[in-house]
Amino acid sequence: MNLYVANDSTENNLWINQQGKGFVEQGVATGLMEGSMGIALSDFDQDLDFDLFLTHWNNESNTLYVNQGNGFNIDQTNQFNLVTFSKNKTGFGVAWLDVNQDFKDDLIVLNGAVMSIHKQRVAGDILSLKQQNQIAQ
Ligand SMILES: [Ca+2]
Ligand SMILES: [Ca+2]
Ligand SMILES: [Ca+2]
Repeated sequence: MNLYVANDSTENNLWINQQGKGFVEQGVATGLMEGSMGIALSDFDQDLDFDLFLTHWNNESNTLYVNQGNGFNIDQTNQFNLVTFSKNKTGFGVAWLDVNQDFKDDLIVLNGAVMSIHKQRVAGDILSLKQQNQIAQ
């Protein structure tokens, strides 16, 4: 079993198991070269390898890394129309789940601001950090 660790604002780590004799960090070597808050793993494209979805800050796109099956992953966020989906949100929790039961995993992203949102604050909301959660199918 390998480990993938989210490090928020610094590069995430992919720790590759060395047959039970320790781990070697291979994040950048496998194309996974950014930090994130949330991580979700799924074979969403059903080609028998795991792909990654990472959540990020407001004004950054979340990222979909598609496993190429050769030990390398490519950012295909744009190809799957997921750039604008997340651009004005801060994503934290994320999960792949077949919400509509069509046998294809859908993305669920839980969002929330880290700094008070002016519009909510002036409306008297004492918890002015609310952002809409999202589902992509
Ligand atoms: Ca896959
Ligand atoms: Ca693949
Ligand atoms: Ca589905």
